[in-house]
Amino acid sequence: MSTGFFGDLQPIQYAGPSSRDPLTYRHYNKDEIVLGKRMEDHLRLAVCYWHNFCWPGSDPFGGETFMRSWMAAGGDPMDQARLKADVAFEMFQILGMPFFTFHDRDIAPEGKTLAESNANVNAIADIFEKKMADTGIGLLWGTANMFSNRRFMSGAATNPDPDVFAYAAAQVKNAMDVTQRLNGANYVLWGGREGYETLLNTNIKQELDQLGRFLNMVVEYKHKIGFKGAILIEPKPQEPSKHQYDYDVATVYGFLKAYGLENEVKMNIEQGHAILAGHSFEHELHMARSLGIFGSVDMNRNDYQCGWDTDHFGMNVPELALAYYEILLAGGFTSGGTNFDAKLRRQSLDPVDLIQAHVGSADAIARGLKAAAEMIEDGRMKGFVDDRYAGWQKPENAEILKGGSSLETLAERVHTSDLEPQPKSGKQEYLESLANLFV
Ligand code: XUL
Ligand code: CO
Repeated sequence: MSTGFFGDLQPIQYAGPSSRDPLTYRHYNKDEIVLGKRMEDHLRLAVCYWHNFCWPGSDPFGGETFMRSWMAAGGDPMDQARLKADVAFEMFQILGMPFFTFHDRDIAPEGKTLAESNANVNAIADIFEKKMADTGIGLLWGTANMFSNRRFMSGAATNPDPDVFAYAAAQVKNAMDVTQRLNGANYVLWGGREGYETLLNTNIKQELDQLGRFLNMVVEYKHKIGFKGAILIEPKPQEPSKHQYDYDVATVYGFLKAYGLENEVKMNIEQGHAILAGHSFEHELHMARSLGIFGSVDMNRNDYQCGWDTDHFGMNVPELALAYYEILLAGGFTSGGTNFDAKLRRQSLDPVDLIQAHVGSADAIARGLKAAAEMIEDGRMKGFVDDRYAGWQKPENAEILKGGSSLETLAERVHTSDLEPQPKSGKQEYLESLANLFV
């Protein structure tokens, strides 16, 4: 039986690029073949639980604006969680998207003890199991919320109190068990409070060692239970911490190397977090593919005038085209996908706004993917880059990088022929114009 929350809204249809109805898919055509693969399998779109069904529209200056019935004060929290699950699956089906994502605390209320909290999570997971079997909707990833409760105010794995570390381990164990049971394609760790507020009370070496050991235990447990998905870290430079240890892709790579995890953990890269770190989304994606740790993306967009993580829905096709170009160059998604880590503006009160936001953004993403595929098929953008480095393919130059050279041998090469390298154009405007041909 329908909850009635979405009124008589019917599943969103693909109507083609000529459609003038913003509540149709104009580009997101799940069966369309792009570079030999169905669009749905390229993008692996996922709807997140937290922004859609848990956030009430509050900001630091004001409270709830959405007044969702499953958040009403005084209601039974488990009844509310069950209603929320019903509404969530109605929304996934209206959108026709193949995946969802959640934190343990999004789906069920916290109990008096961890055992009670786990029982609540597991009871809602029972409901999910049935709904997933009925609808074919899958779990892109699960995660544990270890940043909202006050026990985590000084960190979870990086807390100075070993009891909090133990509590966090116990909570992650259950979240991984639930993710495994629901056949999750990945497990994500985003450490919002794994950082510091002031160096005056902080021992960074101690905290990094704790975080390194914690992540190793997560990987050990993954192998123990036979979880097939990837373990993903989601970098973010700050907010809520003043400084977060998982600052950006390059920083996390150094951390993974230091703790022997570079072959075990991949990146979940978020557009808004890249901007907070002073990078572009493409930079983070390119860095991850270069280091061999590209995994998945959290799709959103920050407001460039704000200094915080605004989690807008991504609607900018030229930006998305360059992002999916990087994703295609990375070989595309394997276990990962495109998770909408995006929320409505707090004035967008209507249930249909939730639908419109996802439809509009999915369509911009699909348009971006098609543009990126054309960039690949055209070949000139990548061809230019390949040519630019082609000198390194010559045996005598390839040898340099293999270690077969020294400052002395290279000095001899220069001096014997009075070598004077000739600069070549980097052709930035040509490449930018070329990229614009496809968007
Ligand atoms: C926070 C953020 C999280 C993670 C999951 O900025 O992006 O929602 O995606 O914990
Ligand atoms: Co995110």
